[in-house]
Amino acid sequence: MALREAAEISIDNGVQQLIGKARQESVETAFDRAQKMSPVCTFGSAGVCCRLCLEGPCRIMPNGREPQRGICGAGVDTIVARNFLAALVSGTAPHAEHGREVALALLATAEGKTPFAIKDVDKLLVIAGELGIATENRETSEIAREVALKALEDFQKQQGAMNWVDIRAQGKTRETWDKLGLTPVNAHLEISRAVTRGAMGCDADPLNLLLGAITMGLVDGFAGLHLSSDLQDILFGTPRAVKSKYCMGVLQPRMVNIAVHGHVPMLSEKIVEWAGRLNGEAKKMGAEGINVVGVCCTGNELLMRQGVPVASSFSSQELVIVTGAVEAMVVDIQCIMPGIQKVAECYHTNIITTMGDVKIPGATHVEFHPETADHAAEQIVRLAVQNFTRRDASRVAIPEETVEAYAGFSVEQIIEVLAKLDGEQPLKPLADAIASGAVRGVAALVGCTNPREKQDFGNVTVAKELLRNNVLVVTTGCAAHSLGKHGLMNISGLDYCGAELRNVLITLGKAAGLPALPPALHMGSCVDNSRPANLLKAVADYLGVAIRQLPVVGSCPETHSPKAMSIGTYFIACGVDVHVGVNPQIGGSAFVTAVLCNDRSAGGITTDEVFGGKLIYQPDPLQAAKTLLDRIDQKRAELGLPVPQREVSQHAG
Ligand code: NFS
Ligand code: SF4
Repeated sequence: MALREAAEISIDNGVQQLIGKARQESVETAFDRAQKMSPVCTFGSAGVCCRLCLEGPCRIMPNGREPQRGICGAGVDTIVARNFLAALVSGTAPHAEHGREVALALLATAEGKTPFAIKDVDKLLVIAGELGIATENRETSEIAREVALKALEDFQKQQGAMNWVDIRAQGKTRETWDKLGLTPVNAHLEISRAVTRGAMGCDADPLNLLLGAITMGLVDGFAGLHLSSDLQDILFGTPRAVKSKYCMGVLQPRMVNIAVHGHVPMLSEKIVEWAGRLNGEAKKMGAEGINVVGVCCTGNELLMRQGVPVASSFSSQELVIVTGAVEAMVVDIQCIMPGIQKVAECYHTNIITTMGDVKIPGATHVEFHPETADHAAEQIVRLAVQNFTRRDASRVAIPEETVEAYAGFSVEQIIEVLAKLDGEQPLKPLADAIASGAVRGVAALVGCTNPREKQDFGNVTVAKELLRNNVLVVTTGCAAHSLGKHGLMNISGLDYCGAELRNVLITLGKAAGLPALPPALHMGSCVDNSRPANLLKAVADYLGVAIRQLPVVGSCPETHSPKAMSIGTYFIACGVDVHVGVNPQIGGSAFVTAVLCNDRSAGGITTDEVFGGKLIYQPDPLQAAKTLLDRIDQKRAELGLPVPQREVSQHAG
């Protein structure tokens, strides 16, 4: 079988070069494995296979052919809805664990048991106030302790609503969830309920299962996203605008390179600190120093808070190692391909796992706990430094290109910029620009890259088409890496914007002391999708409307992770349409598709009707952008706002 051309695999030149190098050196990566996996199983793709019990596996045939029921009698709608719910559980649970780990770290820090400090005391006080915790004349550590305990209640309480729903949900939006009994009580309880109702012989009602999926989305939204971002900001600081760099070229040929990969910033923050402290050791080994680069969402966390450059998003993580210049790839949790170890064995790279629940055979394991963070980080950085002598110079090839990018656009940072224009009502300039049509709407470009897809192509194409039509783009996750690498997070990217949006970004940038704001505002990692959600809530509250009425959309063109699906479901429940560019594996059930994708021809109920948001599956990025613009324009019209003319591209890129 002829392998896909590098140009078909990615639009990133550096990635293309490294694919060539990998193939020359007989190193297999996810891109080639994806090809071996073709053609895909049509049953799995349609979501119609069930392995819930040992009567099975069962699968339902298409077009009415037999069998039409599983051995237990489950029909296709039940099976597809159960599989969808299961996917959401596997997206939500890791995010909830992320939140819980950070809450425990905050508690331990407040009790003086970790080397971390409370970096953002102001945010701590704001959140404590929101949670009803007294703050006057009290020690910071005491307040932090109570905030951490309130967070942990969201994994324990048996009645009422999660505390983070109470402080972060928009009142108007939440009413629907409360009315339908969908508001989560505590994250663990809801995850356990969802696993149970989806188990063999339990919930067989596809609509009821989909309502369970909405609750799972809410658990991800509040326990995964909001709680994690809030507590991480308290511990590590709220991001502010920073300038940094993207692409494989951020690896340094004469330095000890440490790639940090995963999601939780606790370990990676310490790695950056210890890399600074042990720089002298690296020089003794003949290197010019230590260079830390980010991969995936850990990359986003460090970029936003420390300005650490980003080497790679999800799909090309193995190629970071193929440069031959990486002494250690340090991983924590989530989106870590087991394949990195096999690739590392072809070079001198040391894969270092750090979490008891996320190990890889063959990798070095250095256990990390917040309490012993310094010890673990020191040990890891020393392992990397020592490994420098094993580097084979003849096998080092780092693509040269790097791209400058601005990141760090927390809501706090955005409001601070807007306040330069209107100190009394900072949201007014943004709301006015939306009302006039200078900003047609807001789109969150989020989520992953996927080895099956041409890397960056979908993310960049959707973003450019929306920008051209004056849609303000905010971005998170690996999608942000795509936009950063292709110039949409620096000033030169303004060329892609429509004239009205460009003027708005220049006005805002000048107010902030910059030539302009970049066209895509990088708001952080995937758990930081809490930030766009907070921005929407702020704008909706300012305008006195529900979030579902706003001309806003979400798009995840290169979806790979169930996490993206559970985050997407949270936004659908808030009343926002969410586009995915990769098959969500629900097509086997007309019923499930109708409910989620708003096909009203069947006469049933849909999420669009109930919540104001739906799932849009569209693999063609230009077509997807058009559908998203249609939706924005429809919501504008419903609000009585003018609907500006469109600019339509014939070709992507
Ligand atoms: Ni989000 Fe981040 Fe990347 Fe997708 Fe994976 S790293 S949590 S899931 S692939 S954006
Ligand atoms: Fe088959 Fe039903 Fe068991 Fe699923 S739960 S494997 S459909 S018998």
